[in-house]
Amino acid sequence: MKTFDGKYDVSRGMSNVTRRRVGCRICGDTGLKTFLDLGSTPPADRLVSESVPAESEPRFPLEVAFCRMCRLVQILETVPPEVLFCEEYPYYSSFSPQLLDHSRANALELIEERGLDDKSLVVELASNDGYLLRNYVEKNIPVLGIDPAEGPVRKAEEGGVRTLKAFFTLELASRLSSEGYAADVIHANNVLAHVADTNGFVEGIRVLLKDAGVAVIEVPYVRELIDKCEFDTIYHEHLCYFSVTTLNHLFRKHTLYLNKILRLPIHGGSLRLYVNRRENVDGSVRAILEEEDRDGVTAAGYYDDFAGRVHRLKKHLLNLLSDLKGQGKRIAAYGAAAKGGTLLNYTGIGREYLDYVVDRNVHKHGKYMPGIHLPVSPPERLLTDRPDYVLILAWNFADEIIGQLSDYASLGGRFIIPIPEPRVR
Ligand code: JHZ
Repeated sequence: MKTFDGKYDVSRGMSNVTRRRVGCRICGDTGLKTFLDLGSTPPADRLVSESVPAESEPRFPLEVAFCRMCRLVQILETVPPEVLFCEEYPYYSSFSPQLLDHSRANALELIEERGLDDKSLVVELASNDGYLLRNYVEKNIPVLGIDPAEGPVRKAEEGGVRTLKAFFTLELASRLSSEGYAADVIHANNVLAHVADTNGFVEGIRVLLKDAGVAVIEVPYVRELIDKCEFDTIYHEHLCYFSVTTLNHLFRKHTLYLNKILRLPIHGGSLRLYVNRRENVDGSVRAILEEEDRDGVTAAGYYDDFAGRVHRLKKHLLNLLSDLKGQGKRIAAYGAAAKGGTLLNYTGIGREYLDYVVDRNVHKHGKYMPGIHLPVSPPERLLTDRPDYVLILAWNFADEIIGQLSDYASLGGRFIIPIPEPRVR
C-alpha cells in the first residue's frame, strides 16, 4: 500500500479521501491492536435529503484500536474534517437544555474563581453556536470563539459571540499569539477527540494560554464507553477515546500539566480536565491514575471482550424490536443524534422497525438519518401520531427527554432505552 508521511496509508478502496492510520495518533507506535470493527458507516452527522440514493452516500470503515505504548484508544480511519464538519453541519449545542445548564454553571464558576473581568480573554475552541461563551458576553468579559461550521458560527455571531470561522491549529494559535491574543481561559469541550493532529492542537493550547491561564477541556471518558457499552459514541468525528493515563502523557509531552479532574455525567460520562502551564497536580488526578492502573484500563486486556458485548447488545435490541413488531406495535425514535447514526447503521435497524425519528433541532427537520434514511420530524409528531414505543437514541438525555414527553406517556406511550442494555420504561 502507498504510504503517506510514514504514518498513513491510503484507505482500502472505500474512498480516495480518507487516510488509514498505521501508527498511533499520539505517539506514532505501530503496534496498534484492533479490538472492534463496526463495519462501514456513513458520517454520523451527515443528514441527507431523500433524493440522495443510499449507494451514493460515502461510507467509511469504523475500526477501533488500542495503542500498547501510550494506551490511546482510537479509530483507524481519518475522514477529512471538511467532509465531517461541512457547511451543513447540523449539530447545534443549544438544543439540549441540560448541556446549556452544565455550560453556564462552568462559566459562572470560572468567572468567580479567577476574577475574570473586562480585561480578561476567554477563548473557546469548537465554540459551536455560542452556547457557552454567551455566558461570558453577558458579563462583559471579552471572548473569542473558534469553530469551522458555518451555520453554528452564524448563530453565534447573531447572538453577539465574536467567532472566527476556522479549525483551531497550531498555526492559527501562533498567528493569534503574534497578534497579541493571550487567553486567561481556554475552553475545549468535545473537540480534542475530533482533531486529527492531536499534538498540534495541544501545542496550540499551550501557545495561546497565558502563563497563569487555565485550559478547561471536556472529553468523553473511555472507561465509561467500555464499562457502559456506549459503542454508538464511536463514529468518524471521534478519532480518540481518552483515558486519564493517556491524557496525562499527552499534556506533559507539550509541557502542560493536567492538574485537576472532575468526572461528569454529561454525554454518557465525561472528564473535565483543568490544564495549566504550571505543575500543581492535585489528588483527583493521582486517584484516577491509580484507579486506571489498578483496574487494568491501561492494558489491552480491558478491551478484549468489548466486541462480544457490543454484538450481544445488538442481538438483544433486534430481538426486542422484532418482538414488538411481531405484536403489531408501531415504533418511532427520539434524537437524530450522531450516536444514533452509529447505532442504527451498525445494528441495521431501519424502516422495517422504525417509522421516523424526532428531534428538537429545527436544522435537522425534513432531513433523513444517514445510511438508513429515516425522516426527521419535530417531537410534536409523537403526540399526533402516537406510536406505541419511542426508541431513545439520545439515551444520554433520556431522563430529560422522558420528562418532556409526559403527555405522550400519559396517552400510553412507552420508551426503549438501548444503552447500556436495551430496556423498556
Ligand atoms: P447529543 C454530539 O453528539 C455532537 P450527538 C458531537 N459529535 C459530539 O462530540 C458529542 O455530542 C459529544 C436532540 N435533543 O447531544 C438534540 C432533543 O431533540 O446526545 C440532538 O440532536 N431534545 C460534536 O449528536 C440530539 O437530541 C432534547 O430534549 O450524539 C442529542 O444529541 C435533548 C436533550 C436533545 O449528541
